[in-house]
Amino acid sequence: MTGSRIGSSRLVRAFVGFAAWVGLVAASSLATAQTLQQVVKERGLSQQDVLAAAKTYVPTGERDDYIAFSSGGQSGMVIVYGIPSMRILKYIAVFNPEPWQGYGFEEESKAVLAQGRMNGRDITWGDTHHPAISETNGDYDGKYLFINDKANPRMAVIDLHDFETKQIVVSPVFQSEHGGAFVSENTEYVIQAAQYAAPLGGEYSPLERFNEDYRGGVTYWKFNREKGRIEPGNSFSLELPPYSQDLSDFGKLASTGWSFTNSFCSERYVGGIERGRPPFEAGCSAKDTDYLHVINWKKAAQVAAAGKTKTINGHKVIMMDTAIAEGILFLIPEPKSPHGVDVSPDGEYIVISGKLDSHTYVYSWKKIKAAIDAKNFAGKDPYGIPIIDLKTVLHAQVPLGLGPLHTQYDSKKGIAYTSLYVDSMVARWDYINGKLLDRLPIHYNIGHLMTMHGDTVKPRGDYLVSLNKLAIDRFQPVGPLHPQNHQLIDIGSDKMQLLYDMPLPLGEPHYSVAIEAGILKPGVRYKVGTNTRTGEISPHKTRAGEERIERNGKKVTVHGTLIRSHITPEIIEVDEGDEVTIHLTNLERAEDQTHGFTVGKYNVNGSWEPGKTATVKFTADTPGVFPYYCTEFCSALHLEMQGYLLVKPTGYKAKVGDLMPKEEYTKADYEKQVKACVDTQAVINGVVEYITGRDYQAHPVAAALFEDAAEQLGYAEGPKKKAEEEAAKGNYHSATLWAGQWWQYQVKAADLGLRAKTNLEQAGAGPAKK
Ligand code: CUK
Ligand code: CUA
Repeated sequence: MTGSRIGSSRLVRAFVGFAAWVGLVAASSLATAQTLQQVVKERGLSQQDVLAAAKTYVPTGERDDYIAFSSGGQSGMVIVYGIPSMRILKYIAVFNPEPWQGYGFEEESKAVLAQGRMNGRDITWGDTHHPAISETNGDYDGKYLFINDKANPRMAVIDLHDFETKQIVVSPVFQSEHGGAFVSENTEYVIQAAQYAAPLGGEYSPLERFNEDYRGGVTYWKFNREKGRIEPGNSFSLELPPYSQDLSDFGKLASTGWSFTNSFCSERYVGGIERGRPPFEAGCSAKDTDYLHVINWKKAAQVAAAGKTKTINGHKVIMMDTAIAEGILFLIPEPKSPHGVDVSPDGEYIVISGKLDSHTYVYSWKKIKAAIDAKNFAGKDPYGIPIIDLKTVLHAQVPLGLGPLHTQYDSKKGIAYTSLYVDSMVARWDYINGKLLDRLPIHYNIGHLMTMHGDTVKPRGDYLVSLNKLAIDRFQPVGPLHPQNHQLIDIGSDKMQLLYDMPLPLGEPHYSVAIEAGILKPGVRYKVGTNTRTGEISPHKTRAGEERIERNGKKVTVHGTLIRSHITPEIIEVDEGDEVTIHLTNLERAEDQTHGFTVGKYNVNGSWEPGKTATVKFTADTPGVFPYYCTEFCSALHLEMQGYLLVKPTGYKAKVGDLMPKEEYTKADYEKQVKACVDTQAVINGVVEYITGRDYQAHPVAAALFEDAAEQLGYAEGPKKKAEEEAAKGNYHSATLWAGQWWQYQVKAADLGLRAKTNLEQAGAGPAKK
């Protein structure tokens, strides 16, 4: 099913609903409930407003058609939201510690952040700009997401199986970066271009040697799809002139095997206003054109594999002289201070806008290729790189408006959308025939824009999101720092319609990408014992009954488990100065049954999704009593999901005896508790009969809930036996407590079983197959 069909079927439903409402209003003027007309009147809504609401409203329990991944700018994160509802679904921590996800608190995730260390320093934030979804045959496959860090030149890999950051790689050659992440048609490579020129590899050189020693470049990170990781050893870079390389894009279909990176400040100007020199912004925008870099990456990969490279910081770099000699690098003039470079879905055209040129340029790939093949060059740049004559490759120059930046494509052939930063508008235009079609004001100062699958070989149309740089007066004021404003625009008909303003209160997003929701196949649980950051089974996986506390000198190692509603062990006693390592496994199989774990005052915290094993470590250097607890409201007895860390001061002498249970429960109490268990079991049996009497296996949600219920009930056996043993010995106090635990497991099983039963009832499940 295509996205547009999903979208239009939702619209049809919305309209049918709307028509039904209006019909109802007309039919029963005596209705006491508030009618749509009354609400519309009271709230002062226009017909246009009601239409926009109907187009964006996703009824409770229903889901969005598309999922957007937005960069989180200086938050270092990725923001995930649904379209058309614009409901935020997740923040993915990438370059920054994030307690809610345990990221940067658990040892396993600290190891990921540690990959991003630079010069021996922890870098605990990032400036994320451009997310890219992995592609197969030029379309999103929904398996991986890549995102760059502009401030600290790095690239991160997020696995869309669980929406977690798995890898961070540090650029071995650049000092800053901007033109990434963009992927090749089958995700062979992820591109990352330098931004501000500097000596490759990070050495010192005075600015007076800018032209000689300072360089730009572009890195092709090799992605191993099976492993789901970038392979730095198989990656390579291309040395480029110090032209402030900016955005990049890979060719596709017609232009497969090539990549494009534009630049600004090809003037190679160095400011220094405090030294009496005109500032960067004047010197870097003096010329009428900058340069588009055209790179044959397939051939470059062969050149790198053949070893015709210089090794800088252990990384292969194809130097400019080699690139020129091998015929893999060309330049084309492009409009002044360009920003976006966006290849059309068929790969035939490349659209580039100059921020300071009111024209957007459309380049013809056929013409570029012909010029390269015929060696039809207008000259060379100061480094000897052939320059292709702009006139010979330009397809069209279209005046769209002021401050054009980025371009995205429509499902309709030849239709594109370009952001107009200065005009605060979105332009819809025909890039093949060079015609402006429509312009829509947005609020305010649009940066990137995004259509559905808008940078693939198969854009879906339907919606466009305008990623605005300023919100100004759009929302209730919340202090001088305003939220961002993502505006949803309907592009399904001839006239663009603004549908919705979404305040985004996290960093300043740059680019976003949106994928059909159905392509994503995230998991709901891990195999028990999974180290989620490596995907491997942790050596510290702990099953029920295997919990233990071991001491080796000053090192105390805990292997524990989490399950509703207790942490095992419930008491951890150590000596002052001990190094404590706690490995925890969440034994749950039930969907959404995450547990947290924190030890107060020790900065210890984590998040355990079903099946996950993760580790927290600390030195118990402060003696005292430290309650620990689960931080997720996971069950009715969540508050009781607790324990104590006792840190005994050095030289402490015991003042009291062992922890002894008070003898206060009697035989009558025990029998009362057992009766409760027996009654509960009768309820469970009824539910089991209902479920197994139906074809529950045909209903995956009900089947999973039922499986979880059976598992919970299985845990009741142990406490039941203990209760009976204690009762047989006449220890009714202990027997009553164990019977209480037996009952806890029954209650959890009943809760899950009832949810399964409700699910089957709602689905109208038929009788079991004989
Ligand atoms: S950039 Cu910010 S609006 Cu980093 Cu793609 Cu254009
Ligand atoms: Cu587990 Cu609260």
